[in-house]
Amino acid sequence: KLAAAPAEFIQHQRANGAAIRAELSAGLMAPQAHTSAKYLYDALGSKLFEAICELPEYYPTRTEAAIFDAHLPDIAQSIGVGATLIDLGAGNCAKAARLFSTLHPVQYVPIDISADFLREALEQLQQRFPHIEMTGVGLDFSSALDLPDAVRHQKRLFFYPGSSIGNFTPPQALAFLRRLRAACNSSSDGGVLIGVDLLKEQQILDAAYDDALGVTAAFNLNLLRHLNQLLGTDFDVRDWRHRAGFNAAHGRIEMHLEARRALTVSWGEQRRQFAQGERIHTENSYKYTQQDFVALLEQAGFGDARVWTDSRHWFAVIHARV
Ligand code: AVI
Repeated sequence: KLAAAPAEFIQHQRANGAAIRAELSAGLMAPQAHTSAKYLYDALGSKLFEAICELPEYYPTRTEAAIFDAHLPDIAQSIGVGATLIDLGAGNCAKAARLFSTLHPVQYVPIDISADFLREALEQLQQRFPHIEMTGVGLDFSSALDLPDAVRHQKRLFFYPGSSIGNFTPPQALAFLRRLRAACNSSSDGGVLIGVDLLKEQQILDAAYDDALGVTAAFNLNLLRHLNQLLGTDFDVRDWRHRAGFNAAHGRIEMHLEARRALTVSWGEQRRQFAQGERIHTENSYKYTQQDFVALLEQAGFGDARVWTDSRHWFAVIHARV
């Protein structure tokens, strides 16, 4: 048995604290208060998201896994072996790890904003797969896609599962896919392997984001603790309530936090009053039709899309090439 060398880990400079605070302050002071969904993922937020993926109501993770289970040989054939697998928002790396034995990547590059969480997962994974070269990257890839020098310039496969693309607005998603397309290198045969949540009956969508056990509520409310840490706000989690539901006009689930009573939140020199029932918009999760998403990939410069879906057409896994 090979003894694994420790996986390399690169921590990109964390975004400047002052810039983060300015962005968060501006969002909280806006007439419709809002925060970017990426702030849901501190160490506890990442763990709560893992728990969400186990919930009976949260079908995306399970449905996507079943698509991979049913079609992995076909998916691997479409991709070809020997790629550098760049895992965007890798979290605990479990989804990519399930592909290793069929896809045989030569190199694995997981990237996540939640760096400590990723580092721990990667150390264990490198022990299990000593023959795959692994370089973890702690990075907010939504603002810049700085790939480490160690990433080979041959075939790059960007793996973006879980329908995280849905947490961008469609114009942001297009810009992001264009950046991936540019990072594929035109001379190589790179591509994307992406999971997309499809439009479906509203009841199913609503339940997935407002589960009976209240795990999604805890995930959403944990944002307030993270804001207290990042910005020095004095949010009391008990003053707020989780709200989530499908907005048909926009084709998206919206998550909000709603004030249970009239209150004032203070940080630094700033304060913001919230009336009872007033909300902070904390996340969007866009749902697509298969056709619309393939069109978006084409607009971004990817082609030759192959789509695998489940029998209920709830979720799609798509491989597209440069
Ligand atoms: C990570 N992302 C794809 C999840 C979603 O479904 O939009 C985040 C999430 N929010 C609430 N539940 C899960």
